[in-house]
Amino acid sequence: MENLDVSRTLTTLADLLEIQGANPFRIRAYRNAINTINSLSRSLSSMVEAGEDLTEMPDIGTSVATHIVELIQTGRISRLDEVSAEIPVTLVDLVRLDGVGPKKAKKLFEALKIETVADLEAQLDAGTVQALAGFGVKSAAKIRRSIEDHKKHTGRFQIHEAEKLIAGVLEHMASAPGVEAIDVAGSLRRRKDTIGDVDILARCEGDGTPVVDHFVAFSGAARVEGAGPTKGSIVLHSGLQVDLRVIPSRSYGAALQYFSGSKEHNVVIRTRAVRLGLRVNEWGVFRVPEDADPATLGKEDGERLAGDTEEGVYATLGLAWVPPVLRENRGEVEAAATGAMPALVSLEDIRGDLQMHSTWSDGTSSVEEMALACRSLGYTYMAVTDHSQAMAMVQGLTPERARAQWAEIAEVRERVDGIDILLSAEVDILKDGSLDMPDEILEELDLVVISVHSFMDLDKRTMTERVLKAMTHPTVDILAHPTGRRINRREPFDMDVESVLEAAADLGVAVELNANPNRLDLNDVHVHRAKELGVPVVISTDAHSPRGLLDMRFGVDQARRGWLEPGDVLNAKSVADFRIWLDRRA
Ligand code: DGT
Ligand code: CA
Ligand code: CA
Ligand code: ZN
Repeated sequence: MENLDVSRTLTTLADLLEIQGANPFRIRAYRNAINTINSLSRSLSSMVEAGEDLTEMPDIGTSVATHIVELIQTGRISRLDEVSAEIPVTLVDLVRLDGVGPKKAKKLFEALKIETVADLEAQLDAGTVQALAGFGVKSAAKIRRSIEDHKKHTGRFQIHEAEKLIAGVLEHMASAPGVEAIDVAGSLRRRKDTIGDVDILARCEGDGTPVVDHFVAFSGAARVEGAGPTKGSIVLHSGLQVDLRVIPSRSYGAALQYFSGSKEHNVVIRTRAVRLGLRVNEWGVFRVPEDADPATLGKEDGERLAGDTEEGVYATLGLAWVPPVLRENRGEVEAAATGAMPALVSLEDIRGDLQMHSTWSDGTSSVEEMALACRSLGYTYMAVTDHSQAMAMVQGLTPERARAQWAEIAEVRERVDGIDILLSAEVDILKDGSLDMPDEILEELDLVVISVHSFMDLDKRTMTERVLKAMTHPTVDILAHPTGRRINRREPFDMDVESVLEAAADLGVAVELNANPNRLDLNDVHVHRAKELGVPVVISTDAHSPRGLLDMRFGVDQARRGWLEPGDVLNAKSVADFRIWLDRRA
């Protein structure tokens, strides 16, 4: 079982206890323990297996430790079973809605028997919620808006969560009987920013039943959704569903192609096959006699032309192999047919990281620690981009503190060689589009990164004008996390991205693809548009610790989904070429 499964289960318990009206100190203790678990670098399962005392970790008390051990050993927490016998588990979805909270959730349940978000929506429609004391029309409207947001997010996992959660399943499947290979397919293989469910394939000849049996016996499975001779489906404690298909070698490539999707890509592939007089399905590529009756045609009838490898499937259709990240029906099939497939950027191409925070603002590590970490990743340049003073709650840099930071950076440059440390800052774009640093500071910075962190609910025109105005400042180099989205938490703000990208092209400003898996902002589609307009894209981690620097790969995956090649990525330049770009206005 993964740490994330443990923390999600404890969160459910804490939410339910809070609805029940438990002692706030107990609830706080749970939340603190959950924070500890979320920042843990070791696996709780292995600690429990080794018999370690979990209470030696910060904020883990005896009762939480007992719950964790029980969950890992048995897959259940009896306390959670008790509590959920009294109040429906689905109420936790209500609590997480903006404008509801534990007290209101309890009231909605007791007064109106509302158990789910769908119930709540129905009763809002009927007007019964508005009539309840303590609710009213205004709060009902707020709740309705957050239900809309909730619907957009519900059920999808962020890529880094899905990746962590599936690791244990893959490890478990490594010892499945008769299995020669396991591969991840679906949206996770395409490296989408969010994942509905995870699809995995097992290569195995003969009866798949023992493989499926092994799969559904995974100790981290909260429930089994289905099990048959060729497929099985489980749901992990986190709510993530995992689908397994067992496939023989002769069809493995075709199945991998089919189940990697996307559906839209597959439709184009199938149509192309039909035009060539062929049939593609998850079993292979077949030439079917023209007079065959489709109604009686078996899955593997006809002359088999391909199926054991993915390359073979594409080649039979006259196509180059298509990297999974591109399989979204955005022109990739045409590119594969005409030899115009892009040579996508890869993690090895990245030479520097141009957004990170140190202890000068909200980072956990010193400039020197960040520099050493960047150097050990093989980077030759980096920018320390602490916040500016508008971010007072994280001690954003005042002009005086900026100068003090430069003095420290000068010292670090003396001590750490082999990497260029640029003077920089993540300067807030204020409400009126001006920048949160005086010109004399901006002019001395090597790299000016700007971004919006406040007044994010402006209307589209005002927000667009605000950002455009900020970009015209002649010192600006990079517009960071341009749309402000927080995946599954906050929608992108209302802004005309097209106008912003066009302005970036005109002004010589680069745009960021923030690699933090909570952001991935700009997204793949916008990044593709930036490429078309000739706007350089910077893939930066926005790291707040050395570990955060490792998020670079998530940014690179999204850049690849946006068709970026090394030449499109500013921080794939050598340090010399990057310096030339910095001097572009000189
Ligand atoms: P997700 O799970 O929502 O993040 O997205 P996917 O792409 O993983 O979708 P999923 O899990 O429903 O199905 C996995 C792949 O299987 C999908 O990408 C393509 C293939 N597939 C599933 N159903 C269909 C279908 O009805 N038609 C076609 N052409 N392909 C399908
Ligand atoms: Ca899927
Ligand atoms: Ca699926
Ligand atoms: Zn920021």
